[in-house]
Amino acid sequence: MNISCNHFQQKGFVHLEKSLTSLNLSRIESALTEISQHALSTQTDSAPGLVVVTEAGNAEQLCRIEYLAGCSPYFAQELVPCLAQLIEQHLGHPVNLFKDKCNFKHPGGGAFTPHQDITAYRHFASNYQVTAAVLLDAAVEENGALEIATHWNLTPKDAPLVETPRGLLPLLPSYQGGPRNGDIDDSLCADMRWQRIDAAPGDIILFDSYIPHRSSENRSSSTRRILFFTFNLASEGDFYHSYYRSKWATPDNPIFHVSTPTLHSSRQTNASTVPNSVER
Ligand SMILES: O=C(O)CCC(=O)C(=O)O
Repeated sequence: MNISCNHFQQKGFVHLEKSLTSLNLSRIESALTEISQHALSTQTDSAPGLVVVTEAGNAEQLCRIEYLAGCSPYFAQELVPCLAQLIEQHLGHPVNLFKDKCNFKHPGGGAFTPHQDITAYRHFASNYQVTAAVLLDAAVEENGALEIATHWNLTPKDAPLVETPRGLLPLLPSYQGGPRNGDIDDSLCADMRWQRIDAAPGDIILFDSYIPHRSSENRSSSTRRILFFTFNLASEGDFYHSYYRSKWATPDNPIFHVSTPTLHSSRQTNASTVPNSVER
């Protein structure tokens, strides 16, 4: 096993620089432009497509678009198989695409509070996912690069443990519902040690769905874009279409808004923010 595979197996994340990924960035950029230009104009209620989500505080400001592989043959037939192969090399198991998105963090765009992605994905019959974050713009401290928790003191004794290809991993206690839906309990975050991953266009960061992560708001004057392609274990099934059918049907369901700077139904109803152990 090479160094990057070892790093992923042990830590649950790895940063692969552009020289190792050989991505065709200009082709990716043109596919993204095509999606943005055409998908919205061809969309109808009976054949929904691109998912468009705006920022909580500003309905004019785009936060993310989703269903990229569903809208682009290039993403579906070329980029996704290439990312699946990269993940399979690191994980040692075949994977299927679970969901995908492009986060546009515009100047002043909101922070992502500390969370584990599994909190959002556990509503589907899948226990383990790996995301390939494909950098389209440089990500640094000023524009809200991804930060990963590398150490924390103690996982609470009653945190459920889930069997995964990387061994038993904990579901950390998080807030459920309310404006802080999905955020890891503050008392646990207080002693987390964070590693910021500064990255360049064309780099890929692989991280699994149990890695606590966060990012700060974009304090620069330009937009920071990252594509996120999330894969589940192929042995657990193929969820991409059922995931998006659920999302199209109930777009403001809080399960689709974990620790994001977007608006969802439980923000509006002011539900409880008492932290709970995550229920499965
Ligand atoms: O785009 C970012 O800065 C972070 C995204 C993130 O944490 C997520 O989508 O789970």
